[in-house]
This record gives sequence, structure tokens and C-alpha cells, in this order.
Amino acid sequence: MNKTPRVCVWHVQGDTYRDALRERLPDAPIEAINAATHETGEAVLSAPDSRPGADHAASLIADALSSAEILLAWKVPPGTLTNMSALRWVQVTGAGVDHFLESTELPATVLVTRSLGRFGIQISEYVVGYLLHHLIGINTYREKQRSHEWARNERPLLADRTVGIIGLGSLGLPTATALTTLGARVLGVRHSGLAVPGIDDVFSATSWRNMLPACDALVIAAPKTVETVGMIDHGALDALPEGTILINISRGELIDEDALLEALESGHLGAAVLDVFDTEPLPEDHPLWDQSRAWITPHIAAPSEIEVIADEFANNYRRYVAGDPLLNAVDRGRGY
Ligand code: OXD
Repeated sequence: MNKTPRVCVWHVQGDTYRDALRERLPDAPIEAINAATHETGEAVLSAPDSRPGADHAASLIADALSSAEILLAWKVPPGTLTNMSALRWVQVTGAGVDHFLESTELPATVLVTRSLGRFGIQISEYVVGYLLHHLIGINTYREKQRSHEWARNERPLLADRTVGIIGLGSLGLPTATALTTLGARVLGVRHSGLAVPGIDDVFSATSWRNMLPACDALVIAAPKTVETVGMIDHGALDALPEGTILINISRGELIDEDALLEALESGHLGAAVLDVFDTEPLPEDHPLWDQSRAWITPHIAAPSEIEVIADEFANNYRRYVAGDPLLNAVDRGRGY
């Protein structure tokens, strides 16, 4: 085992990540390539800083890639991994690793780990925040304030509601806990269907549709896999009660977008809170922007915090060098 395996960071905040990692791992050779955008991961052609003064950025980037045994990245554009012949391990800075697992350029022998960050807390705050916003009617009162109107609405409680959560992993479970703390009844879906303490009823990969008629709100927190793509289809949306609030913090591809638009237009869905989309950024002319029942955020439900991710990576780097099993390793066959 090489005692100081080379690391390449590829990220929109590549330089900041590199500096945070160098503080934690002073002996590790770490270079950064700055990406232009989160969505494409395309590189900004600036040279890795360890060879200042060089003006052949592209060839320096190629060197950084070809010598790196470890990659820390959110997303890299097609053609990148094929230039990383020494690559043995990829740590993704986010929760979802689908874009790496789907890449035909990633050799089967390369280890993939994901980050935990504080994503569980962030997602639970996002979900609870939007649910309370809708139940209290914050937006309605704001509008009434504009016209100096003193008018009361119904005041439904989260504590009287049932929330279904698809995916009871590191994102779904903390959300379930936060909701149960507030008194909501929580149902959940996990592949095995095995019971989870605190969750009223757990459904499996084959029985999950039976949960839908009981849900006042449905949270999609499952990873994107061959099994989950398109699972929220016409049938699933129809099975939800009239007025259900749908929240998607996973991947856009889990929902059939045409079916979603229809369910919003008809008013069958009360609201869809959407942080993720088939295409990101959501194209400017996409009909969801103008759909009044859609609440759109730009993939910010659980942002990666550099200091937290750097701690996680440094911990795993030390384990890698020591030959210990890596934390948060992904089962590439299962897809999460
Ligand atoms: C994700 C993330 O996986 O933002 O979507 O971490």
C-alpha cells in the first residue's frame, strides 16, 4: 500500500476543498481541479496549484488525473475517468452516487464511498419546514397581510397527519424521527420491508403502493437505482389521497414528470415540493416553474458543507492508508 496515495479533488469549490484537506492531511499529495458548474462538472481550465507558473493547464490537469489514486468529487464530465488509470477509490462529496455508478467509464474494481455530511439533519429541516409552511398556510397569511386582511383559516396540525417516507436510510430516517417527535404518524418504505423502531408501518419494495392511500404527505428519499426510476408514476399518484403534499429530495428521475404535471394541474396533488429534477438546472421554459402548486428549490435541500465533508474524507483517507475498510462504502450492485 502506497503510504501517501495521490488525491485529485474535482469540484466547483476545488481549491477550497484542497485547502481544507491539506490542513487535515499535511503529508498527502492533493491537487484540485475546479469545475465550472455543479451540474455538468465541466472543468475550468486552470492549472493545479502545485506547479505554479505553468501555462499548459490542460496537460497539468491530465497529469493530476492520471497520477491520482483517489478522487474526491461531486460529478465529473464524461471522458474524465478514462484518464484516471491509477484510480482505486472515489469519494463522492454528496449523498447520491448514481452519476458515478451509471458511468461506463468507472472500472468495476474502483471503490465508491459517499458522504454523510449533515444531510440527514438538513433534509429533515427542509421537509418539516415545507410541511409546516403548508399546514399553517404561511403563504396565505402573507398575502392577506398585503391587503390588510384579518381572516382566519383552518389550522391543521402535523400531529394529526400521516407522512409516508420512501427510503429509510441516512436521509429518510432522521426525517422520520423529526416528524414523529412532532407527533406525526410516519409510515415508511425500505427494500426489505423490515420493521424500524418508531415507524408505524414499514412496506417493502413489492408492497409499497399499499402505503400510498394513507399518506397526507409523501417524501421521496430513496436513492436512484434501476428499481426506483419512474416509480412515482400515474398509478402511484392516483393512489394518493386528494390534496397530498409530495416532497422530492432524492432525484427527479424517481417521478414521472408528465404524470406529476397532470396531478398538479388537476389539483389531485395539493402541492409538490421539488428540490431535484430530471434536468438540472431546471430549464427556464419548463412548465413546472409556472405551476402554482409546485414549490421549486435548486437542489439545496442538503448542501455539502466543505469542513464536514473534509473531515469525513480525511478520516476515510487514513483508513485507506491503514488498509481498514472505508466508511460509507457503496454496494455497487445494489446501487447505494
Ligand atoms: C445529492 C446531494 O446527492 O446533494 O443530491 O448530496
